Amino acid sequence: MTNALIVIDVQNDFCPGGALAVPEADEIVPGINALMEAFDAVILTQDWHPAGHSSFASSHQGVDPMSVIDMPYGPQVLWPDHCIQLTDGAAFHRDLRMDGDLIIRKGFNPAIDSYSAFFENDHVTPTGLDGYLRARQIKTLTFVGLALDFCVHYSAVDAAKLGFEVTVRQDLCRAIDFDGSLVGAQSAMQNAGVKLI
Ligand code: VGL
Ligand code: ZN
Repeated sequence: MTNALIVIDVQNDFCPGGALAVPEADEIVPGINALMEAFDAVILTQDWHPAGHSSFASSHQGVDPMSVIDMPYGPQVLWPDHCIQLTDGAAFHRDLRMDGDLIIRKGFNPAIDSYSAFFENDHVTPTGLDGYLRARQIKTLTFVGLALDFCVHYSAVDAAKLGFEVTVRQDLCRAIDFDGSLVGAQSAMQNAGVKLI
């Protein structure tokens, strides 16, 4: 059985000092690097927004970061500006091993956010990752990275729905944990059949 490690969004803006810093995010980098050895394939994802992206609070009138608005595709948290294409904030953590097989960028459509590595937040527009994994006959996925309660969560749930055998290594993830998002994410992943370890 062919397995892949999927490393979600280990980028400067999600690390301490970044625009959308996740507490202790940098602590997971050495463990992720070491874990890469154990997999047939290593795939990195990169949150990759154009300036003025619709998921940024700054793109809307009179709303604060971390408030929620209704978008045509459903509710959307409005974030501080982060991971803008070609900026240092969008770059991978400097210590992250970069010898993986594929980098999948997401969130580049100005009108739709993309938490999941598989689909944009409309839950129908594919990123291409599913096709790539099937073409390589990869059936088993392990997720690590940032943030556990957003991009790791939605990626793992989509992967399980697509029929992959999915594990999330929570010790190699860190969460934003805002407004109950972490416990909500853990129960959603469990209900989807994701193995949480
Ligand atoms: C993420 C919020 C906005 C993540 C990305 O990687 O979890 N969260 N963009
Ligand atoms: Zn983002």
